[in-house]
This record gives sequence, C-alpha cells and structure tokens, in this order.
Amino acid sequence: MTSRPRPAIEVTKLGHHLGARIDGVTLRPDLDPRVIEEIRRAVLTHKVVIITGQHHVDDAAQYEFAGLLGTPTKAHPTVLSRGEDLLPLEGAANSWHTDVTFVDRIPKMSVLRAVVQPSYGGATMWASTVAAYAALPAPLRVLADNLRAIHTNDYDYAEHLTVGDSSDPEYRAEFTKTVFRTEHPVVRVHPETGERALTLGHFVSGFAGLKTSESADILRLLQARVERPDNTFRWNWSPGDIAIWDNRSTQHYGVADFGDAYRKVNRVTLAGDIPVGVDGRPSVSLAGDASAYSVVDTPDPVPGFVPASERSITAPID
Ligand SMILES: O=C(O)CCC(=O)C(=O)O
Ligand SMILES: [Fe+2]
Repeated sequence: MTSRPRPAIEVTKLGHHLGARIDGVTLRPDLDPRVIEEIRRAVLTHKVVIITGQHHVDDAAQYEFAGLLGTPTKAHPTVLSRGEDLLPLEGAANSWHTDVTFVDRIPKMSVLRAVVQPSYGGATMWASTVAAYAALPAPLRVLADNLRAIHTNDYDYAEHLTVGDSSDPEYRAEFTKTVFRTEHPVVRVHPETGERALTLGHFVSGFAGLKTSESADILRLLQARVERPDNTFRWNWSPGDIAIWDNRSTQHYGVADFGDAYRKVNRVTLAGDIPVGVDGRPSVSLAGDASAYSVVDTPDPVPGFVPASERSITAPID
C-alpha cells in the first residue's frame, strides 16, 4: 500500500458547495512550491479560500503572493489611476458579479485583502455558479447551455451599486472610458476542473438574439438561482485575512451594511483563458482590445479533480 504524503497545509471546509479556511501558512515570496500547489488545488476545489493571520502582508507582498498562483493582470482594463498592479476599492461592491467579465480573457482568480474594515458589517459573500447550474432542472439547463450573453463595462451600474467608489461619478467615468463588449457562453466549461458554471452577473446587458425584455426576464431567472442563500458562503473579515476565489466558478458581493464607516479592499487579479461553452464555442470579443490588460493564460486540466460537493456537473475536457 502506498501512503500519501502528509498535506503541507491545513484546509477546513466551511460550506458544502464552496468556502474553506487555510490556517498555519505564512505567505512569503519563497513559499514552498508544494504549499503553493496545495493552495491552488484548494481554490479549485473550494472555490473561495480564506488564508488567515497574514498581518505582515502589504500591497507589495499581496501582489507578489498573487504572482505565485498565476500571472497578474493589470489592476483593471480601464481603472489605472490608482496604481497599475492592485485595484483599491473604497466602500463595497454591493452587487452580485464575477470580476471583469466584460473582456474576453476573464481573470481566473482574484486575491483580495481587506485593508480597512469597519467596526461592524462589511462581509463579502460568494456564490457557487457550478452548484447553481447543477441545481437547474433539465429544461432550464438545456436553455442555459444554448444561450450566449453580452457582457459590457458600460452597464447600468446605478441599478446595482449604491456605495463608495462604485457609485462615484468620477470612478464610473474612468471605468467606462474604453467600452468593452464580449459575447460569452452562459455555461462555460471550467478549463481546469471540467465543471460547468453559469457565467452571468451584473455586467450582462442581454442575451444574443433575444429582446431586451426577454433578456431581463431570463437573466432574473438564472441569476436568482446563483444568489440562493443555500448556494453562498459569507466571510466576516478579520485583520490579516486574505481571500482567494476562483473567478470561473463563483460570483461575489460586498455587503454594504456598515453605514458611513470607511472600508477599503485591495484586489489583484490573475490572467485567465477565453471561456468555452458546452458546445466547444469560445467567447467572442465585440468591442475593446484587452491585450494590454491581460495575457491569455490557458491552463491544463487537473487530473483526478474531486468536486467540493455532489452538486457539480463535469464535462469531459479535450
Ligand atoms: O466589496 C467587496 O467585498 C468585494 C469587492 C470586489 O468585488 C472585488 O474586489 O472584486
Ligand atoms: Fe469583484
């Protein structure tokens, strides 16, 4: 009998479909490659992981650590006035979304650090878009499999975001200074795990071939499936926490329940691939060139991937 090597990190599962905590790791530039690999695997499996106790991590160390998990993108496709590497956000992103879905090369992961926390409130929530898809009844799954959505940064943010930067006119102007529009499959096949995931969120402006009113109804229907509380994980930040999420299998939401208190988070995103639908069709860029923002990083499938929960449909990956 062969015995497995002892895990190098301690992962505690915190939610059935997503969410785990990693303790006992100190993030340093010379982190053991085995630890990095185990963190990467934990992110794929649990979709969002929180690494606690990283009080020593500043902006530079956050960026450096993110670089151990992949290739960092620029801070943002358009918002670069606050630095080219990290995207600081004041307030909260209080609307369900997947990061930067308006470009063709959606980031694979985001690494978030709470820099200033309010004395109460200000949690972040994540939802599993894999579990949401797998819970769809068969007719809705067939519908979703065949839909393509248009995502744009020129979306109706007033409909969604109400606090801090997100609702600040100057920030919005910079956010939309170049307009990006991309057509993505509504169901993408995760390039590493093979899991099928709904790809929606607040950047969706409609579905290819449908009328505006029809798009709104179908988006509401599918998006409601993602946001079901049973399908979410919520983290109340403590100093020194770092969150890493798989941006291909989740949406997230910053909870704006801290009144007028100041809250600041810093984000680094890692380059991802061009999504592919269940029919093998890739996403198509319709407006805007994202090549200055991010390289396209197409990873290999992970052999022997074991999903976090039974609510997961995997398609074979070629
Ligand atoms: O406000 C939050 O907790 C979430 C921030 C967010 O959406 C992001 O950094 O991508
Ligand atoms: Fe976000």
